[in-house]
Amino acid sequence: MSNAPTLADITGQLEALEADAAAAIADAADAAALEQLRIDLLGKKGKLSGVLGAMGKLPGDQRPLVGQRANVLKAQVQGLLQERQTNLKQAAMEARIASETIDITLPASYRPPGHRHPLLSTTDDIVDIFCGLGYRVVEGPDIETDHYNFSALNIPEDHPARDMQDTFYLPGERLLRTHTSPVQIRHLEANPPPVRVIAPGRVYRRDAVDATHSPVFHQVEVLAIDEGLDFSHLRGTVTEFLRTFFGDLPVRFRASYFPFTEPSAEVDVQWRGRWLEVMGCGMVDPAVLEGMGLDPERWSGFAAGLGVERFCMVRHGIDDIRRLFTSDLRFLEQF
Ligand code: 2NM
Repeated sequence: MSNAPTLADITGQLEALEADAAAAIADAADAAALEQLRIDLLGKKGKLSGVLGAMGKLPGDQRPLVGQRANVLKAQVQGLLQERQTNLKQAAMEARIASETIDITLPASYRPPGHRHPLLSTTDDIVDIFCGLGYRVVEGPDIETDHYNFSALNIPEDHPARDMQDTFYLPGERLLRTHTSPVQIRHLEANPPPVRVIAPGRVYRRDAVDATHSPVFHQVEVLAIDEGLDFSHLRGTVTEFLRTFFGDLPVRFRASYFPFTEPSAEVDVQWRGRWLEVMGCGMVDPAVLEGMGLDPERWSGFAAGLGVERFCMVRHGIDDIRRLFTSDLRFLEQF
């Protein structure tokens, strides 16, 4: 009998439990620790159940007092658990926000913008205009044979262009192409007319370097072969091209001579009040067509050729071709 707990004992235990619980909840480090505490305190085998187990031994009139006290304690502990959980979540969010801070006042990492070389953008603009007129781009080797670079183009054995002084000859009967016409000859060999092609590319001539000459430069050559083509088609095509490229300006054709065209012409544009020669052209010589196995009575065509450097220099007002080859960014960044 003397061992039976009194009302005072149980009330004391409940008070101690409340104090311990408050301290433990305040110390809980995370959500998992908090859940473990809830089980230890309020669960079926928890401390509150342990204390209440002794309640049955109290006189009947005292039990409701203990029950009430236990309910208050339970509500309080639940409230503390809830509050601590809210605080832990908020602290975790604040830590995350602090760790993920971006300093938007830092300078951005610098990347130079970069752009196409003016020779490349000039080539692209020329190519785009002819593509709009129905031409296809064709390409071929820089290293050529005498046949494709000269003979097939009706350039005679004694023509000065064939001289060692003018052309880069390589070992083994090879040479560096002096124009992109051989690309068109190769294309015609493999593709029967009608044909409309342009051949952009690098070409090589043994020129001394000065403000207007470079041993390496770039050409675009144009070729149309069909039935019934005459000089009016050549004139219309070249004029349309030049007016699209330079803007609406006067264009004139002057009689000239090329071994591979007959008749031939040089073409000038009136640019800022001055006549400038910008390209050559002509009706493909019947001897060139015959060399390709084409009947000149049935097929005719026109061809034209231009230097990309010249177009680029006229367009941008550049006075020295060497500017285009020295890769000086202070110069190139202007375009
Ligand atoms: C030019 C001027 C005139 C030309 C001729 C040919 C070919 F392949 F049909 F024979 N291609 N390009 C030609 C004609 C090129 O450049 C000033």
